[in-house]
Amino acid sequence: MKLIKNLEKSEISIGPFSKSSDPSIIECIGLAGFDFLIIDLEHGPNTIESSQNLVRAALLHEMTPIIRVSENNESSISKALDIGAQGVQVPQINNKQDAIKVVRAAKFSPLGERGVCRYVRAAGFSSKDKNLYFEESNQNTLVILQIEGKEGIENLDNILDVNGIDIIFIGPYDLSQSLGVPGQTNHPEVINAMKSVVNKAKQKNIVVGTFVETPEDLNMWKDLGVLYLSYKVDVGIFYDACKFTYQTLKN
Ligand code: 3PY
Ligand code: MG
Repeated sequence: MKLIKNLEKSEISIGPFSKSSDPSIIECIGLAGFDFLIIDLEHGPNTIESSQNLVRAALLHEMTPIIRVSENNESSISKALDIGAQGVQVPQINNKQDAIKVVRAAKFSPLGERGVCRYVRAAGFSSKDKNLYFEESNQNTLVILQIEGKEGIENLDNILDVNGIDIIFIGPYDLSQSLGVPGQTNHPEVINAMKSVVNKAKQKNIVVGTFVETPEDLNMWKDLGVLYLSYKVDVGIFYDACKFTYQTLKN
């Protein structure tokens, strides 16, 4: 799995969020070389049903499919993993209990209590050996927690002590709102809070990720050791390309 391989080598990975429901668009993103894709079920029109073909399209070009679920609940997490997502990203983690809940829902026993069903895509619709399915799923499923509020930042030390977290992802937009400067993702208070998360997570050897919208911001976080870099959203990248093309042709 490309994302895990990159993380093992401490190499950065770059991928957009996806709010498109079209597998062809996902294939283009993979063909362009992106490392991972975050299929967004928190914002935008996608459903678990539309996401299954998006997962397939991502895997065709070795792009790691992650699903951002709409909320921290067992059923959303197990459905995302059942359709074959190789990681779940869960918004609004505010305390240790929230983090424990995610790990429990994302991992089979003995690491957690993920609901068991073998008749799903992740288990090859029952074609996969049972024991191998449990073992490989536990090994290869990434648990990604979003810290994006004051409360999550205050409780970060306790959150980071929970076993089974692979990546702490900072959501700059929700964080800026929680800090009273909505949308100002480059406000010094937001940047300082983000840097404190980066430092604490790195001290505990937990990979950090965040969302960026410019190459400059990507480089800034990369230089601070952030390895999971989500760059824009597929529809936004497509809009940029359309605008650039039209303006080039018109002028
Ligand atoms: C946020 O910024 O709040 C996110 O969730 C990612 O863009
Ligand atoms: Mg958010």
